[in-house]
Amino acid sequence: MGASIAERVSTNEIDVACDVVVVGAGFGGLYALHKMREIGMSVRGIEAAPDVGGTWFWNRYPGARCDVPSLFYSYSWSPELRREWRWTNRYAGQEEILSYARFAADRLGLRKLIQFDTRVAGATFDETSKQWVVETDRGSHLRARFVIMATGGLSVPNTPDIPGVADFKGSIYHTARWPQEPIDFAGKRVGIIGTGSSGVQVIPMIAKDAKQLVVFQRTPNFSVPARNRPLTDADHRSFEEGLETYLASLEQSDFGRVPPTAFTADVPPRDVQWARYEQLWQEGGSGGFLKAFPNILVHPDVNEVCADFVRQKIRETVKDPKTAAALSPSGYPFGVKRLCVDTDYFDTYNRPNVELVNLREEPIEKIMADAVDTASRHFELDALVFATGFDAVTGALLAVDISGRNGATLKDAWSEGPKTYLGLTVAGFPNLFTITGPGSPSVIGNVITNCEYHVEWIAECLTHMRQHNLATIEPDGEAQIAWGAHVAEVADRTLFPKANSWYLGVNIPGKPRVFMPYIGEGYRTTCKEIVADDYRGFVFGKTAGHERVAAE
Ligand code: NA7
Repeated sequence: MGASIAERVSTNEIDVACDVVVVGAGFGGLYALHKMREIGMSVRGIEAAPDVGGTWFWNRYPGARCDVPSLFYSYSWSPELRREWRWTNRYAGQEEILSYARFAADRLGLRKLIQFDTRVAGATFDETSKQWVVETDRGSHLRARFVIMATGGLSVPNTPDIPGVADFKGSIYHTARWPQEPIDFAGKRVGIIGTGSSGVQVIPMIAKDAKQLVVFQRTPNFSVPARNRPLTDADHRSFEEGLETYLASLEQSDFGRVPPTAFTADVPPRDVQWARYEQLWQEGGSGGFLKAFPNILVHPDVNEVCADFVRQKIRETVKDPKTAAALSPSGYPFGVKRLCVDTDYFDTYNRPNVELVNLREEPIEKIMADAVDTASRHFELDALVFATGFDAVTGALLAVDISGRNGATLKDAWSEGPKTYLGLTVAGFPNLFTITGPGSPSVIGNVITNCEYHVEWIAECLTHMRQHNLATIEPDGEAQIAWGAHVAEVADRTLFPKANSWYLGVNIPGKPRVFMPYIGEGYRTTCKEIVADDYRGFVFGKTAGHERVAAE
């Protein structure tokens, strides 16, 4: 296989031919490049940004920080990288994470495999050759047997079409497309729209500099303190001591949000819960809260106590009762919209230069050259920040014009919501893989280790195909339907569908309401069992004659 389509440059239609094209050079794409090369594939990476890092390249707004502890938000597969890199903070900031991605790319010698500043515009499966033709926005074409879409779950910014936005003459920023040079907000009147994770992180930072900060909030969010701090030698030692257990736990997988015990666990007494939440509040971070009790994301009574607890913390922190009430989430469960993790977020509203505008009471009516008008007030502004999130999970996949068998497009195949097998493959789109695709844990838990597992699964699959002289792999339609039903059924047994979150796609007008991540336990175990059962649910095409045969 490696030799069959050697890297070469031809004169006319195809500029590059290789075994595998990897789209995206974030953590998933970088590891895919490394792993494909390791198993003897010729591989090319295409990346829209001028550098590696993916979402961590673009999301460089002040305060951008990961909510997974940095010692874990790292490649788990490489002892070398681990030895040579030392995280400085409990939760790493964007700059440090981007430096880590750059370090990994350099240390592994991956940059030479990547074409930067280039966006993949389309990918078409050629039935005759059983190869993909990938087209870039520079007009170049690549031919490859396999395409790995490592395009990220949070990479296509959502900018709502608010009337008059094009008329605004001041500076406009989006947290997910922040400029590379620092922005000076000193002396400026700044408006910000959005109070999700990005807003919650950037608001305290802008508030420190701006003359005035007006926060336009549609939905108040649950947020818990990060309590970020520098890591000590003792922290590093303790991580090393627990490393074997951690790596073994990854192998056994099972980082789903909802353990099987969730459905049978008792409702703990209110005071027991309250004490636990207080302890977690002091410790900081979101992970503990989401696992505080097995049924916290399943049982409304347990969940409501936690919601009450956070609301009380908001009331204790925010001095103005009206502002505290407007900041207090209600009407949807705790933790089922992505739980925010903050540094001084609620306290920021005690600053005299910060004002909260509750869009539920006074919606934005229009944006003008130098102001935002709500239903009842006029706010003159010099700068406007959109912290309005992403077209998550499917956005970047559907931004590429992908055509599979018989010219069928991915857009059509997913017109009623994404359909995949294991979040890795799509029926009718042979040899196309989606790293952290919809129907896999994707954006739930630790995205780096989620990416790693998909890359390793693909590497094993391609090795299997080479050993058995198989040309194509794609899921069987029935298996895909069954997997989609299982993903939905798991979600429906929880409180997750009870909030309007980007997990369901509802933040994007017209996007089908489908719960996209897989939140059950045992994802890796299931994937391994399917492989062990001769790739149950997959259909392979043999090399000779390219006829399609079911996996034996
Ligand atoms: P999120 O979590 O999607 O937050 C976006 C915010 O923008 C949220 O508060 C939205 O309110 C608000 N929004 C979106 N559109 C509008 C309009 N039209 N008017 C007013 N407000 C609006 O994105 P983030 O970037 O903060 O975080 C995304 C993920 O990145 C995060 O979960 C981490 O995993 C990292 P809404 O709640 O929809 O009412």
